[in-house]
Amino acid sequence: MPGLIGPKDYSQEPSRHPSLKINAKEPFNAEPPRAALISSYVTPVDYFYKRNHGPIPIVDNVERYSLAVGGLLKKPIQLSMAEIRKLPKYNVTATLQCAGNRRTAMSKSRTVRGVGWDAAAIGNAIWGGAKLSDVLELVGISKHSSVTLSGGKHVEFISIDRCKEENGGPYKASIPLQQATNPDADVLLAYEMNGKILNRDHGYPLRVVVPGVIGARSVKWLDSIKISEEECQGFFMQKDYKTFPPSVNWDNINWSTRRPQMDFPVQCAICSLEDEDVVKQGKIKVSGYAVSGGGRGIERVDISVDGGKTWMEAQRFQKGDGPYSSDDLNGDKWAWVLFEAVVDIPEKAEIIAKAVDSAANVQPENVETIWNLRGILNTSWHRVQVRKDSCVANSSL
Ligand SMILES: Nc1nc2c(c(=O)[nH]1)N[C@H]1C(S)=C(S)[C@@H](COP(=O)(O)O)O[C@H]1N2
Ligand SMILES: [Mo]
Repeated sequence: MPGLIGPKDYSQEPSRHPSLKINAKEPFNAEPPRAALISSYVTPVDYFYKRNHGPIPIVDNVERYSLAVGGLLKKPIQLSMAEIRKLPKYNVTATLQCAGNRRTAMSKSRTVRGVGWDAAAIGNAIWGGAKLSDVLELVGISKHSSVTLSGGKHVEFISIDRCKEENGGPYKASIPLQQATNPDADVLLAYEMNGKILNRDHGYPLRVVVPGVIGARSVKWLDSIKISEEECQGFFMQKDYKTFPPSVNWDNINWSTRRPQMDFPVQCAICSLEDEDVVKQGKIKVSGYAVSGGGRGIERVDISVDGGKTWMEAQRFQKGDGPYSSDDLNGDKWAWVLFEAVVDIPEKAEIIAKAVDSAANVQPENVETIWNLRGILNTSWHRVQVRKDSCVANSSL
């Protein structure tokens, strides 16, 4: 609600599942063990990564909460939760991924700045809520508009939480009006996650979900929406979450030369194995997730056990029992696929996974070529080094 302000300190944080790996305590940033991601297509809320920039807001009286919609509008409005719930409700299965997913691996190539993440800063949830395009219609902005009568071209989301990057101001981001008013872009104001009321960590009572786009634009604890001529000038849009070439360092960086990152590129990771694992004799199962941004589905996942000399194709799954095929009309276009391949491995193996999306984009082979000083979007081939247990035959000695 205009005026609701998040707490200043971390004394009232919610409780969290003990199996989460904490990458930073205050603000709270944590991810599940990789293996937790492949036990179900829809990630349980407890195991869903948590990425914050400040203390978690407390909205204890939802009756008093309201969302302000204003900016370049003749008639700004306020919407209560009851009014938002009265709009048609949609359930959208969408994978949310932090742009910093796999940053730790990028920092091993060269130092980067930012919270370290392994490969589980990602999760797939069923988000329930109203479409942003329906909310914008309430203030007279029609579907499929790229500019309003008063010159609005962007939709800015402003939150309740306070963060130090904004000098104590709210977290914010924006998306183009065209995407916001396109019902098929499925941008939601979500009040449910996996069929339950959104919890505090994930944005209670209301958050934005922008499918196919880096997590940073899916603003949690939404306070207000502003229609504006310019894209959001906040820190996270202008001074962060941009992708720079490997030649740019902290001395020569010029933030204004790059656009804010929106869609995420094709990504995959092996989750059934960790580096240094000792695997048993015989065939082993290699499984993980693969996803691409912008609604581009996953066309293929390739697996190699010999450092990339030869490849085999993994099977893909979404919901339902059978393997997923790219022309599956019931497929969830904003969601990951889980993949699985059964392989024979040599004594010492580097197992590699790489995914190809529906536009035939493929993950880059090496992290060095995509290194950037903020360590975002590490989508290089995912590799794990494992060793075969050679002692099995002798184990009774
Ligand atoms: N208000 C607010 N919204 C936010 C953030 C935040 O710190 N404050 N973090 C963003 C980032 S960087 C990501 S990756 C996602 C994480 O969402 P989750 O914690 O629900 O997984 O929320 C985004 N929305
Ligand atoms: Mo993020």
